[in-house]
Order: sequence, then C-alpha cells, then structure tokens
Amino acid sequence: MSMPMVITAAMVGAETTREQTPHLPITAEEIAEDAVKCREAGAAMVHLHVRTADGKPSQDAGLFRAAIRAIRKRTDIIIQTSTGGAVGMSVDERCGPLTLTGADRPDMATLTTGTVNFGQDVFWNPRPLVRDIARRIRALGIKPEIECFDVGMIDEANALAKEGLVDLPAHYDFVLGVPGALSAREDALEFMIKSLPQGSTWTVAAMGRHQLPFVELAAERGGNARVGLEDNIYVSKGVLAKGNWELVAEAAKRAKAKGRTLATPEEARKILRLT
Ligand code: KMH
Ligand code: ZN
Repeated sequence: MSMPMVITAAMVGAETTREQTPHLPITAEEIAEDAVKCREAGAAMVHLHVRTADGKPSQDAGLFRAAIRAIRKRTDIIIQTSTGGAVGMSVDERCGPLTLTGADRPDMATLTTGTVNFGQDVFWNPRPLVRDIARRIRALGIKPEIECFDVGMIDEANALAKEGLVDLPAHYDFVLGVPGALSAREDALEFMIKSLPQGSTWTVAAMGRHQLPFVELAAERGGNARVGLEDNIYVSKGVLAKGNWELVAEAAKRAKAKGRTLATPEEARKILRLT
C-alpha cells in the first residue's frame, strides 16, 4: 500500500499573467476562495506567491500576511510560501514571507539549491545566497521544500545537510520542463528519484502540457504532485482551467485512477514530517 498522495496547488506564481488567463487569483480573497476549492478538490497544500493589486509579483510580507490570514480563516490547507519570488529580486526581498511569525508563520518555505536558466532569464541562486535562505528558514523553525530544477540541486541539499542547514531526510520538489533547465522526461524523473537520500519524500511539478501526465507518473511511483496556474494554465489542450481547483480536480481524478488515495492536510503533515 502506498502512502496517500499529497497534491500541492501552485496557485499564483510570479510569471503567469491575467492576460494569459482571467482565472489567476490575485487578491487575498481570490486566493483564499480558490484555496478552499482546491482543498475540496483534493489538495493538501498550497505553494504561495503573492501579487500587488495591479498583478505584479511581490514578496511583500504584508501581502503574504493578508493571503495567509484569508486562507487560514477558511481552510486547514498547508501553506508553503515561495522564497524564489520572481527573477531579479534581492535575497531580502525574496525572504519577505520568512519574517512572518506567530499565527502568520507559513508551514513550509521553498529552498532552491542552485542557479538555473529560466526561460530567457536566470534564476539566480549562488551558494552563499542558498545558505542565507536556508538559515532564515531554519531560524523560523519551518521545513523547507527543496526545489530541484536539476539533479545537482539534490547533491547540494546533501552539502547543506552536512553543514547543518537542512535536515535529512528532506522533502523535495522536482521542477521539470522549465525552458533552459531539465526537461520533463520520464527518465529524468527516475534519475531524480534514484538520487534521493533514503527516506526522502518528493513531489513533481512539471510545466505546461506535462503537468497532468506527470501526476500519473508520480502516482505510479508512490510520489506526490504539484499542479496549478503557476506552472500550467490549461486543463486540456487549448482549454483554460477555470481556477487552480480545476487542475487539482483533474490531478485527483488521475491519481485515484492509478489507485492512490489523497492525503488530507493532517495526513500530509505526517507524511512530510512537519512539526
Ligand atoms: N518564480 C521563479 C523564478 C519558488 O517559488 O521558490 C521561482 C519560483 C520558485 O517560483
Ligand atoms: Zn513558485
């Protein structure tokens, strides 16, 4: 029997625009509304970015606070905040959500462990910056999700563990299919899984048309999956998802067809060993 599958909804992102899809949630209320529907459709976690009122990507602590409060008022879904933000942001800017404490503290935060080409841009994560963010996540007392755009980022997490900045076994997200980075190939997923330290948990986030097929590959391999408008706006060829919830519902259907049950947030907290 495999573990229940943890579905994460990457709801907002930094790159998707309202011009591309009118269904992108932007305000705290819109994000909370969609998060409730994602939870009902089978998601246990949201991966959260925020936007200013005019839709620009932001890592502002106040905007995160408003979104986190709006979500927590309405649902028990796990909240993982981004520390990646948008390309070009400074490390302090990226770490805005890590300044939230007490009832506003996120449950998890992302930690990308290497630099990678990101479309026409560079997602800049030199080793000192990675250590800076790892320290801030640790100081807040929350668990990182190690974002791996390539297999070397798994190896770098091992280096961080040796330095006492990350605990093993950790939780990883394989981000596949970003133009300029590792593509969304089944053999790439296999290699990532094989490269993990014993006892790790993992999620796969595949971009664009690869998103939903990779939910099935993850389901078959006992892993977890991330879907959502950050990475893909279509629920089928040429058909826009009407919200993140519709991508979660489709992922849930595909996971169940592969024999997986879906984790509740409470089960996901145990599976991912959140405190
Ligand atoms: N927006 C990307 C540049 C994360 O959330 O930690 C980075 C990103 C990763 O989305
Ligand atoms: Zn993100």
